[in-house]
Amino acid sequence: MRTLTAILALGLASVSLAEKVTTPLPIGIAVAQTSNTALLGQEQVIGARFAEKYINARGGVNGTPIRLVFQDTGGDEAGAINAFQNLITKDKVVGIVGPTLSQQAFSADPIADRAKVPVLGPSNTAKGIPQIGPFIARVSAPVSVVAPNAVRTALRLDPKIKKVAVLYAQNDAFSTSETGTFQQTAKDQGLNVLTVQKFLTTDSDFTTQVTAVLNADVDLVIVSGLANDGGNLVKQLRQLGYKGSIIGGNGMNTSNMFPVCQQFCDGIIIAQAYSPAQPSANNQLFVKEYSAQYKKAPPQFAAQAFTAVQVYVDALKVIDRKKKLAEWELADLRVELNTQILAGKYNTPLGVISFDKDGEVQQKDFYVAQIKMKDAKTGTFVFLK
Ligand code: 1QQ
Repeated sequence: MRTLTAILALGLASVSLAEKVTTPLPIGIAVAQTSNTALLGQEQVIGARFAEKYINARGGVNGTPIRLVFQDTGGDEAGAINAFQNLITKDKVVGIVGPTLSQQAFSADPIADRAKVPVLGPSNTAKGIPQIGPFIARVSAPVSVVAPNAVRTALRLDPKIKKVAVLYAQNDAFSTSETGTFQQTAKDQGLNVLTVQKFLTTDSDFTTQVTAVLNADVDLVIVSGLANDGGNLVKQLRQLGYKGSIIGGNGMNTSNMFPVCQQFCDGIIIAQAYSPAQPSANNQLFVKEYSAQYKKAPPQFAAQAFTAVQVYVDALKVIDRKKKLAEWELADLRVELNTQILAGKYNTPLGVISFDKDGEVQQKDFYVAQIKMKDAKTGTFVFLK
């Protein structure tokens, strides 16, 4: 009987033994550090690391430093789920930045949502991400807002464009979402979509698709894929003789694609949710320090990852002023943090942003850039007026 009482007491103790928040404050970063998706995730790692240093040099959260905990998601759903679970239960983070792909977010985000852990998507742009649940928000504007800008700019650069081919990766949630926007925009602009071609993100031979494009004799090709497959597709298009304009989507929005399509990357038009020229004082300081460290201007994925970390920190500062973070229980802080994220306004490198009730980012400024290759390896994104 005595042992039974002891066991019962122990059990009760462990149930009520609530966990406090640890310091430095752990924020989880679950992005792709391996696989082809690391072509995109690498810039997010850099942006997040830079945010940690930049923010801690300015006192962290009202004097308490932050600590980023990285869990590699790889490029698939299982990797993202595993990374999220580790961050939630083992690393006990206050919130998560990630994952890299919408395809991963649709599997991993529900796990955080059920555990009541806030998620800020740094690069998930497919339709429906913030609607996954109340704990899911994103700093990455959706394809419906970003992608049409590329089509409008392509038409401004070449008003004679009439005939279009659209290609997309059918096994990727972002690509299928983005192609929907591209196809609708093309119709809205009075263009003729003469062929729609599908491929897989794992494909490396695009002869079938390129042949269909050449047969359709179009003057604009719009590709929704990821950096490796998208880059190879563009390369093969050019090698087989396509001479017209090319729009690439957000999955091709990285200079890490340059080694894939090499000089054939030249001329690709890509819409941007970030520009280093964004004039706010916050962005200009970010650009100055980032450029000093990395010898190049911050790319979109780095700026968005930085922004996601900053949003956590700004929201934590507000909470800490009301009740010191060290006094919070972790589970309660996660819930309060989610509420505060959605309530706040943030002065970020993307400009002033906030969130709607679903967690969709509210952002004002968007841009379009064009890839300019200097040689087979080096090139830049030139922002268009
Ligand atoms: C998404 C994206 C990615 C291609 C960006 C890295 O926009 O999956 O939603």
